[in-house]
Amino acid sequence: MSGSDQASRRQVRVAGARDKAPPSLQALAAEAESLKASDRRGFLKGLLAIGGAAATGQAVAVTAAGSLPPLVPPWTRSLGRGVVSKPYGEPSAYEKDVLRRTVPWLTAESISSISMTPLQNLKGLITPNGLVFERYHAGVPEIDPEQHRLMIHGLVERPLIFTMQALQRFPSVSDIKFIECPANGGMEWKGPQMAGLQFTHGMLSCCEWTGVRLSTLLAEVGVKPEGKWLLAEGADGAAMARSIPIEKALDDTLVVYAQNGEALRPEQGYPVRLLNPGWEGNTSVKWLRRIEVGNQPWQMREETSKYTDLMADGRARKFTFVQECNSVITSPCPERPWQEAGWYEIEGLAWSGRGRVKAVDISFDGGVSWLNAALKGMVMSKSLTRFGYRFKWPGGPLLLQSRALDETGYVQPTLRQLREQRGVNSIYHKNAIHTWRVEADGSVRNVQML
Ligand SMILES: Nc1nc2c(c(=O)[nH]1)N[C@H]1C(S)=C(S)[C@@H](COP(=O)(O)O)O[C@H]1N2
Ligand SMILES: [Mo]
Repeated sequence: MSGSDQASRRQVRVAGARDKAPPSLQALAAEAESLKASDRRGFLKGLLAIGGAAATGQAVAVTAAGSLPPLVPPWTRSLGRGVVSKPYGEPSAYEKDVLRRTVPWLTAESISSISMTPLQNLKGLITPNGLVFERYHAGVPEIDPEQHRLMIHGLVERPLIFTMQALQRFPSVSDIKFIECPANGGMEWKGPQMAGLQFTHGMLSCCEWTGVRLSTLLAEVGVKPEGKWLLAEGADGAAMARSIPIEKALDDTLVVYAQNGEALRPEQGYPVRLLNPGWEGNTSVKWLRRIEVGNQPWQMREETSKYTDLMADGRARKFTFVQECNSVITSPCPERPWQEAGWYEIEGLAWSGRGRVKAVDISFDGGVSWLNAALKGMVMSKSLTRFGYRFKWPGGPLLLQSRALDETGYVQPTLRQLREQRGVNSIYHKNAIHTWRVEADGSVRNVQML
């Protein structure tokens, strides 16, 4: 970073900021000057250049608005809203564009459709409950928890029916896990089609889920030795059902009733859903009402017709449960372009259905050369992981890519590698390295590279 200091200093001078800036800015500038060649230095100077521009070029607008330093804004000179004026809180009115969005042409009906999470707006790892992508096959049922039960039967010693209160008497566990619909990115097998990150990768969320281990409930009913598969069925109009091997059920499957500290949202399966960490979202059956223990898979519609992968030779793969390692750059992205040349932090998300993300590489030249990104914050198994890379954009076009590696040694494939294995007739499980083209003006386009 030290080589950039010269350039930053020039930038500040060109902007003419330091001479005309108010005293507080000059003090900041002196402070920045005293931070000898530290990493923060370049960033601070970048900020000064922006502040300086505002204090000079845009001075008229600042005075007219009457709210920017050094003036005291109107809301500091008056009183605000009192407590419980909104008993259930909501985001600032200025965040009104941070919304789930759908692609209207994707499905004929909104009751069997999908909305996407605005990944471009999110920070950290947790998806706020109101922004978790929604996917359902027959709309959201309104379920009274008093009227809802979970039945576990089949090849068990003691078939049982659990009330929602009974479920909450078992020891609870809370785990941060991602859920990804395997159709995420599925519109792009043949070419780039979607305009932004929300639509290329937004069938993805990460919450802290709270519930009971399925293994705890299975111990309660006593699975017979012949019991090798489970059928999990939802109470929605689709009665959506999936077969789950007993090994997964005994490993880390949860029966969850809460997300991010509060009861599940109706969209997410209120009052209770299954959660199969790291597996295709479709197996995390919502509005869970029945688990049957059997000795083989049931071959349901969602595992024979849908959620299978049509290969190049015309045959279809079935039961491809795991969401393989994947990653995407979330800033910049088409919805979050860059402005002028200078310092930015490239950020993104990586995840693997097999465990922890081990490393993420960044490429600026479409995969010719790679640099190590930093993993930021918590790195947890089958959770989203955030990565960052501090970068001084010189201006000019880039082909930005990220490539994730998980703890099992699996490396996110190129699109060419994925197509060689899978052809282009699939919908699901497209986890290829993604490319954003940064244009000379800082705008970002969704492109594809093989
Ligand atoms: N009962 C039921 N469970 C369901 C579905 C459904 O339509 N009905 N959709 C599945 C699909 S395809 C996905 S990707 C996930 C999405 O979970 P979310 O809506 O909480 O994001 O739920 C799954 N569970
Ligand atoms: Mo899905």
